[in-house]
Amino acid sequence: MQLFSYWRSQATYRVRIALALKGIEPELTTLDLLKGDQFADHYRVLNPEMVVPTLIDGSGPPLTQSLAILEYLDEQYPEPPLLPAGARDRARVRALAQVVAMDAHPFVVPRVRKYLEHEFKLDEPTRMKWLAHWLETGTRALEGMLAHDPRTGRFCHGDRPTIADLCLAAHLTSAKMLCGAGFEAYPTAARIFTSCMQLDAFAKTHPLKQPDAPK
Ligand SMILES: N[C@@H](CCC(=O)N[C@@H](CS)C(=O)NCC(=O)O)C(=O)O
Repeated sequence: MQLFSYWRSQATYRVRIALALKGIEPELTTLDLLKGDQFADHYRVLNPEMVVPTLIDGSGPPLTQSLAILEYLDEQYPEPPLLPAGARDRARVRALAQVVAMDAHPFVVPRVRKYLEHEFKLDEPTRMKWLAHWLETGTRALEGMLAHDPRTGRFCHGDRPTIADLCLAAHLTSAKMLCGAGFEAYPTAARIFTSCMQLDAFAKTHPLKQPDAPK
């Protein structure tokens, strides 16, 4: 498998964790999103949205959108499962994942930050305020959904990691790296983050362990 990746990409980190949990070691091709590698013609053919991740599995067409990739991997490589068995349980796990991937993450991607800078001339501190606001809004929502729900266990849903944990871990990693956020106000999310980071699959795929991460 070939994974197009950027060290700091939250969406790609989700996929790196899933691959590691499933025991798959992808060949990484790194793109520098800040330099604009994602806009190169050869990459646009693979991913017309010009974002990472893109996953190539064998000779099939490229796979895009991290949540779609996570579900694809879970269907093709079912062990260990990343979704629970029951319909209601799956709905909860997907809802937790979507709070991060669909409602928080889109506000903090490089193209949005660049648009705020170039189109609206927002300075660095104002852009950081924007980032911190949307990252914290996502964390607060996760905490609210996790804290008093008896289905929350060592991980977001029971005692094994699901796609919700992949999203939570990548989200909190970004919040920490981008804005130095602390999670004292979000004890359940913080506890689950610690459980995730105790697993090799989460730790060894961390952004700072990537070959393109700054030394
Ligand atoms: N919803 C997409 C988001 C993909 C995305 O926006 N990725 C970011 C990195 S985390 C990116 O490539 N951004 C490039 C840009 O904004 O120019 C997914 O989950 O795969």
